[in-house]
Amino acid sequence: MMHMTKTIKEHLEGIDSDLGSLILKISGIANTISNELPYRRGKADTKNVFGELQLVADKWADQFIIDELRKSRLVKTVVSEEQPDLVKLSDTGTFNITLDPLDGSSNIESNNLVGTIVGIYKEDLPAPGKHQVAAMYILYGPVTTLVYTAQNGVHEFLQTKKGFVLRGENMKFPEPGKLYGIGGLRKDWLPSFRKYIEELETAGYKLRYGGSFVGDFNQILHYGGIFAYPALTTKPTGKLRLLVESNTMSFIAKQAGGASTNGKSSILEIVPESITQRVPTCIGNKGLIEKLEKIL
Ligand code: P6P
Repeated sequence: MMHMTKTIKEHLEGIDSDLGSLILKISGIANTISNELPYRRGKADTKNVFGELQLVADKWADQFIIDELRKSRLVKTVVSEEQPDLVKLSDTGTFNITLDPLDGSSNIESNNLVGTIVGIYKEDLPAPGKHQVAAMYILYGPVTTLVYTAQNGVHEFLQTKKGFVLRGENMKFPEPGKLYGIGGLRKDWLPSFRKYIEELETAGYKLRYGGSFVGDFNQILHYGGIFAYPALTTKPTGKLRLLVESNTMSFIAKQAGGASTNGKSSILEIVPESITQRVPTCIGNKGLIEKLEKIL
């Protein structure tokens, strides 16, 4: 349902003013990033702390967003997927940020979905995901959308000539779900996990996998189901980063009536041992996650 012209600024008036100012400031990066993507292409000659080749767009977006956060004067530290260590921005900032500047950036070459993932904490990082005060993502697709929660439900906005306008409020995972999207090679899934997915297929769930967590999560938020980059026989901790990817999306999922698990328990409860920690990630409709935990 299209809500007529309620802007993100108006929507944020209902929450803590500093937090609302920060979310509004972060929403302001969307236009610049989507406008710059056609020009920031190709490989950089560096690797990130995970040993992954960085793209020109990764490094540019990382620096651009960190500069914008610094200008807000509201941010103390940032943990970014593209930075080897925690970055200190100020002594006086209220918030600590986890950031994946361009999640799924390998999709840029093929013009598939990419996005920016931001977790907002008051507590010093690293911290358990349940301690976030807000979480959001911006999705650069056929249109640019922004989804946020400040523990006030999950709300989606559409980028228009007049800025971000409310498109969906208090979003919940539709029941029953329709989709599943699973990373990693099927041959490397744990046998119990593979059996679970085969049961979903038998029940008529359709495969949708686009190669970016933010894009694949957004599909599940709209159509219901499950996304996972699970533990693999080859990678027992999976691929996704706990702080800058899984915790943020798990916080949003919970606010949308869903759940997440590392296979055993809620991702949001994990006490991080390092800022680069990876976590097996399964996220989506609560009933599907509960059933998965029983099987694994
Ligand atoms: P694969 C992107 O690099 C990412 O971290 C997530 O956004 C995405 O879900 C996953 O990796 C895709 O991994 O192995 O399918 O390329």
